[in-house]
Amino acid sequence: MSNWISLGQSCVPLGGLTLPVLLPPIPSASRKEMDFEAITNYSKLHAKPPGVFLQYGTAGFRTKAENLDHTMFCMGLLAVLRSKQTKATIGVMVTASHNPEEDNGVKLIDPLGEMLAPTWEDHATRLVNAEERELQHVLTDICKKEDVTLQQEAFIVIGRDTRPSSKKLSQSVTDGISVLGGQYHDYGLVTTPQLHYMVRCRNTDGIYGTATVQGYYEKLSNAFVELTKETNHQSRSRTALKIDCANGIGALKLKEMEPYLPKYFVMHRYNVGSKGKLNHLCGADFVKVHQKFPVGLEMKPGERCCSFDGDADRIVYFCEDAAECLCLLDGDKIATLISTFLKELLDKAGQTLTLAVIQTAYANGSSTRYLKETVKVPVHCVKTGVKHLHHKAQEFDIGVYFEANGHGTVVFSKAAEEKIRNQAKEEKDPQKREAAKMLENTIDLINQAVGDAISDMLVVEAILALKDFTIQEWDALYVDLPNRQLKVKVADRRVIDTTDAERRAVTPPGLQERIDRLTKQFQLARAFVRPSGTEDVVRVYAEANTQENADRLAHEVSLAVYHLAGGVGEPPTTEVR
Ligand code: G16
Repeated sequence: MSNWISLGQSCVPLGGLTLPVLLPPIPSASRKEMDFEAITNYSKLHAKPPGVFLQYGTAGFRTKAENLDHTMFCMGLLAVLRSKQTKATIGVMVTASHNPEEDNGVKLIDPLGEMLAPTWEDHATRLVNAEERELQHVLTDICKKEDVTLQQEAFIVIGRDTRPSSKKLSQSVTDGISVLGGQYHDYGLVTTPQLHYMVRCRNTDGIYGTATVQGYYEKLSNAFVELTKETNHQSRSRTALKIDCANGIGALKLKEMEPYLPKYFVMHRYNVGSKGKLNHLCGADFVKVHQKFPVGLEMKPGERCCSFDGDADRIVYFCEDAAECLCLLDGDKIATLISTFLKELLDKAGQTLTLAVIQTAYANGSSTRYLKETVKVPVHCVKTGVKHLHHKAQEFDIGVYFEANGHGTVVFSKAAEEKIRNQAKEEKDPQKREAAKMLENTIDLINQAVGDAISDMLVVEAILALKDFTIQEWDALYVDLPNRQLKVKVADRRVIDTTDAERRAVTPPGLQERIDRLTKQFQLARAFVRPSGTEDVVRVYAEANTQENADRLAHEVSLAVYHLAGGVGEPPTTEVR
């Protein structure tokens, strides 16, 4: 690893925790072996809450912030071991993304900015749930199983969202890092995708970009300017974009980025955190799940709007239609726009690269049909969680992956990227060269490490400008099937096990048969249930030919979950909104 940064203000041996009087400073030179006495002593300061079991879920650990101090400390320890094993910088992001403000969470970021490898997720779960007396054994066992060389240096980058609890929790992470002799750089307040970007930059010797927020803004804004330079700046798709920032970190980062963007890119930010709670009645998850406008955003029919979530890794677009109803352009519509654009450019450039779209069970049936039958791209369905989509997307030269909730990006294989960059330089045919250059700029505009609301927004805005598309024209590409998402509280959501990319429930017995019977009663209907990996609920999804039918089916399926999977509290009511 050649990109160690020097120890500066933000890279100190101990992460700002007020040191207890009785404990000696954390030893900084414990690289050869683990200092179990120090680990035990510091672990006591970050005591495990009794009776709490946590699982590394869809995107790391998530629960009430008050129960996470110990988890953060353990993730600091684990990040050091992962860094030593991979000989690379590892990221630790403190965020609970779309969850309510009182929750928090943490996830580790692997060397190329991707989600943590599944075997390490298991280590994380084991470590966090180990009692103090078991810590030594679990840490030693992980080192043995993963062949961790303790002499190896470890370097970690940390970031956090704007939740009131995030700062203190990130200090618990730094304590874990320091007690194992790791070094770190704390980026402070960043979006989750910005931290993923930093990790990738650092582990590619800066080839991917410069590992600073300025480097991020410059890379994206330069690519955006290049990609849109031939467009008509007065065009109807160039009206101001209204952005609901979910009262989260996106508000701060968009403000920082504004000076880097061209003057013709006009954005108005709403729900910037000055009043209102994070993700409360606003943000991408609220708009998508409730199919409602966010509060705090003034809009007129036809205006182009979008919502970020709390850590700016998801985005959905929307506008108000002539009947003053919400017209939602979710992750499926974004995937359709991007894959159509890429396919057209590949055709123009004469490139024969494989292109596929990856979705989950939540993808609207209409989007899948449109992609297969009209865009004519292969579509694959995988389990929820960007880690699953990302992994599948890497099987193709170009993999476009989006969850319907607005979380997604595009990944290009190394070979595809090289081909495109070479063609942009060497192609003799001017039209093909132009198409290759546009593909090259698109590559630079996309955050390939992970779904990124800011980057995705710029990609969408560039495509709309290039096609001179209004949001209504984009929306008209296909009509979504009416759908509904609900949550059901059960005593233990692990009683639900699924198969076939979560489209069928294997347990509890009888549940899938009940869902099948219910689905048959409606036209164009589909429904599934799955345990959430970020909230303590079971999620229910239903779609059908009308909104009324989708709502009825979702409600009936919720009741089936409640009765067959150990529902707690009152049974779900028919009030779905
Ligand atoms: C995270 C994951 C997404 C997933 C979402 C909901 O998003 O990164 O891939 O779709 O959780 O997951 P679940 O239905 O299992 O709760 P975010 O934006 O909260 O990080």
